[in-house]
Amino acid sequence: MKHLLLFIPLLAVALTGGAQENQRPNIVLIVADDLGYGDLGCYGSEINQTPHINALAAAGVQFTDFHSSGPMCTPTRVSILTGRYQQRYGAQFDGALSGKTQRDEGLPHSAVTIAEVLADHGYATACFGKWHLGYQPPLLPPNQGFDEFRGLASGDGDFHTHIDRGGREDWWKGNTLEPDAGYTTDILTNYSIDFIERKRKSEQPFFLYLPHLAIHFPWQGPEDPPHRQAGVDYANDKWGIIPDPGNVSPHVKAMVESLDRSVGRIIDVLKKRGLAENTLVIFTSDNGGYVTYGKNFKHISSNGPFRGQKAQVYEGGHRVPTIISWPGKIEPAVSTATGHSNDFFPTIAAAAGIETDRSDLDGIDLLPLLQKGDPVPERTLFWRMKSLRAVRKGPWKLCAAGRKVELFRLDTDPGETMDLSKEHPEKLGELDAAWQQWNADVNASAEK
Ligand SMILES: [Ca+2]
Repeated sequence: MKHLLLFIPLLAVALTGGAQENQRPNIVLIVADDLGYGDLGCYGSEINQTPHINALAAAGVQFTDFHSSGPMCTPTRVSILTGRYQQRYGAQFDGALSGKTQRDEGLPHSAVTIAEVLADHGYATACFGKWHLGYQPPLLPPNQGFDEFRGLASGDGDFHTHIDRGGREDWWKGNTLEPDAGYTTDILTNYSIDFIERKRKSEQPFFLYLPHLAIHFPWQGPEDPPHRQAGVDYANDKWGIIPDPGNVSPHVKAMVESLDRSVGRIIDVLKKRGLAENTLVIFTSDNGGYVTYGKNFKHISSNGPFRGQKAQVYEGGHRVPTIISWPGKIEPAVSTATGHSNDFFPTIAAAAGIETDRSDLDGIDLLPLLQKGDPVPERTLFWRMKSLRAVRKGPWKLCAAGRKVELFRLDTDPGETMDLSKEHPEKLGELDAAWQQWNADVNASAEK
């Protein structure tokens, strides 16, 4: 693991003449699912072998303080695609959209996705992977700016049979159910490579959004057996076939390493086709990992030194591995700057040379940081998932669950072990007031 504590601004390479019409960069946005901070070799895993992602990190900027907008799947996906807090679209986006009770809900068509912006500027766009922002047409990617969609609409499907938690077929081509044979991670990679090859020939710039299902449950590596069959409800049996629930790690290791091979194949084709230096590659995760699940499942993911896990607002729930690579345009570095999934939209738009002129975005363009080492402007970040809430400002973080409110200093206590709320009531009050103001603001947005 790299232990550099400062952003190392190795001589930033200036953009040569900006993003010209015929040189607009391709964008590849890879989102892992439930991948914990400590699940990759380059972030300290001693279990999982991830040479390809490690190489991507070594060639790009590896963040040590990057955050997902929510500690669950659906919320962060809203943020990634819109550049705005998910709560601006309604309280239903606090958590994951339920396949049982929210099948008619989804990201509203009025939301402007980065895919729509890029498509409007001549980009070919594709989503190959897990959507989880709507369960059926017209709430699928084809109505949110994506020319092509292959993958699953729901939050989790069997990696071999592609049956969802409710026992439904859940594998789509555009707005139509169309089954595919094979292991999910591999199929999505095959489609991605095919898309890159086709667009290379057409010389159209492309945006590839690759939201992997890996490493979400069911915990199935490529060599683990299929589990789900159509017509059976898996709500109480959603984790896959795990002979030793006390040690889920071998299954997860196989999933992480399959994910790593996928990244290797994508990078290889970009290099082989001479596209690497004109392609911005982003790798991130939608939330932290599960370390345990319920009473039985243990040793699943690692969130490194951080407290908590998926579905919580301690750092383990939302501090995620994130790498941004653009060979020749962004010098390799380890960055301790604080990043957020809201930042992808404005960063991608800026890289594509698109003036967004959007005062309603919550994220910031990270290119000045990435290319020149400019400090990220001071800002306050917020989380809300039902009764859970958190605020981050500088080193300070407020974490609350209902009426239990804690205050931490992440620079001296990254593991959130020492509650300082009694010692610093003024800081607690300041952060709490900021959260209340933010909460009122996003609620007002949602009502519009
Ligand atoms: Ca997730």
